[in-house]
Amino acid sequence: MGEVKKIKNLKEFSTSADRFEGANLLCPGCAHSIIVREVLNATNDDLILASSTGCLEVCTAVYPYTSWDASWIHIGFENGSTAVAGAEAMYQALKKKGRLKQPDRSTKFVAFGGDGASYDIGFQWISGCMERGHDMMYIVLDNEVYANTGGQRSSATPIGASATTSPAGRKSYGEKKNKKDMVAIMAAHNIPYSAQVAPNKWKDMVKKIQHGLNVEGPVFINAMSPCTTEWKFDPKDTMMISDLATDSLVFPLYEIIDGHELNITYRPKHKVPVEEYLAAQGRFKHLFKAEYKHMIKEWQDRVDATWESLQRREEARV
Ligand SMILES: Cc1ncc(C[n+]2csc(CCOP(=O)(O)OP(=O)(O)O)c2C)c(N)n1
Ligand code: SF4
Ligand SMILES: [Mg+2]
Repeated sequence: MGEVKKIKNLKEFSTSADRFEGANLLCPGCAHSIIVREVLNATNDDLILASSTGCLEVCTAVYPYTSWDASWIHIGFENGSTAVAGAEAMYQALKKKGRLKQPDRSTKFVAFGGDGASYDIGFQWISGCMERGHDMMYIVLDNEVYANTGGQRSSATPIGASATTSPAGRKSYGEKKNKKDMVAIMAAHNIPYSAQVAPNKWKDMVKKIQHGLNVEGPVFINAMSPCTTEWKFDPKDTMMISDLATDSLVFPLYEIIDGHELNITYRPKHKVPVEEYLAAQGRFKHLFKAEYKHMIKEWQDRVDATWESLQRREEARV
């Protein structure tokens, strides 16, 4: 990561002016609101924001109320990316024509979308934004499920998780496919910056957001967002689950610069077995039955292999 602005300490960070209010209808313990606050508090720039349909949008903009104290657009499920890209294109055109007053602060363009909106339904729209080179940031709130419509699986749902359209039972261990590697796909657009972040590692998140907002061109961020309702854990445990995810390396934290230069940004001092991450969530509880127990070892092997591959890519910088 290059030069970043000074990071506020925790007290400054948690008391700085809100552009996203605590008054919203998200479930207690929902990580979406934690991530949005961390992102918005990372910058003093003017922001043009968009959200795709999903829990974040539905729970923060119930007419006539809003939780957003910033310019915020909602269009549809699939096109939060292009809404913000259109605003960015207009901004650049007006600037070129000299029709914008010189602002005191720079203006940045940020779109939020769930994994359903991003990995699946808005996929081609995001790809277009990345490929056209808009000066914008796209952030996935990745809770690995279509939470707002009742917990259907998406292509971000990990293997073995029980979701309403891939339920675990006597004949099935739940989701059959591995999670799509969205960061790799977006990095393959050769964009200047892509990264994975998690709400428990807030300093890492702030650095990445600040860096991403400072580079010119498209930026893609995948944010792990534990969902108390669909992952089935107690609302007080959101940060504990996040810690298990990052410390077991189920959710490794890294960045990719210019599509190829990979840096790992967090190495746990004490690696936690993947089993502990799985055991803490109801969506995986069937994996501990005799007939599916082999899945736990397979999970660990897969996580180890991904970690080795990330380390090799960091060393090789290819
Ligand atoms: C084109 C279209 N298809 C489906 C829907 C219904 N819909 C609204 S929110 C949602 C689920 C959102 O899932 P995700 O993007 O993962 O966000 P989350 O709610 O999990 O944060 C769906 C299927 C819609 N609004 N528009
Ligand atoms: S269902 Fe999940 S993502 Fe939606 S508001 Fe509740 S905790 Fe958040
Ligand atoms: Mg989701």
